[in-house]
Amino acid sequence: MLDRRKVVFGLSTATLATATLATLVPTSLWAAASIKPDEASALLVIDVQNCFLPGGSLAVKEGEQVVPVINKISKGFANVVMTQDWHTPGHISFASVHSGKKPFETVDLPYGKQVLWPDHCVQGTDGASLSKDLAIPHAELIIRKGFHKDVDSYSAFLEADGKTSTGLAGYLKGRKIKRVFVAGLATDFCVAWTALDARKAGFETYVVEDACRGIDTQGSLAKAWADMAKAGVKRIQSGDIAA
Ligand code: VGL
Ligand code: ZN
Repeated sequence: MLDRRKVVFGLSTATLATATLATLVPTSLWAAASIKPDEASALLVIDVQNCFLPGGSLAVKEGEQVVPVINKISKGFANVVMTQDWHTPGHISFASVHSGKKPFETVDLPYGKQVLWPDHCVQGTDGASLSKDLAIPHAELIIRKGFHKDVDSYSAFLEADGKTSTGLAGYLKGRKIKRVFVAGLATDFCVAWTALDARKAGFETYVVEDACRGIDTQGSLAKAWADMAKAGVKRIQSGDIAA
């Protein structure tokens, strides 16, 4: 027979211990491994390509640091999709094709404001290759984007005209994916635009902050996090994900 008083006592002790721990343990530790990717979850590894890594033409500060973090969390995912920025030579997003313009300046294009970049991720070049240090042999799909010469595509879902689909939402829905976890480069461009479009397409969306690095030009990083928070994107750390 259970002694009712003992059960009640035991419970309240546990509750007290929980409350005490919650005040003493930093949130990052307390929340450790609380999210377990399931069959309906996919990891989206965005643009971990040589051009965005040290020595690349559009190197993202500390970009290489995302690689071991992404390799580690990828082990917990049955479904992994990677993306590759994949521009034509002379792509409209390159400053070099706009006379008098320099990288990181902007131009107005028919689909909106476009930040101009150094030439990067040209189709078939070494700079466009995925990092050789990625170790995710179980990734199931590599989606290329930005291959229309006159339209950029930060997002893995929709090109910058806001309407041309890459097919990724259809693919994920066809595979019964409900949740996406976004990691890679760069936080404030391709990661953020992908996460925002994932929300618009109806996916529960997480961005794994320490598995991303940003470019941060003209306040872009703070704006990206604000836009993502407003859209209901959940900001987590790699340690929050169960391996
Ligand atoms: C990216 C700028 C230009 C990115 C791609 O991967 O975030 N940023 N093209
Ligand atoms: Zn690009």
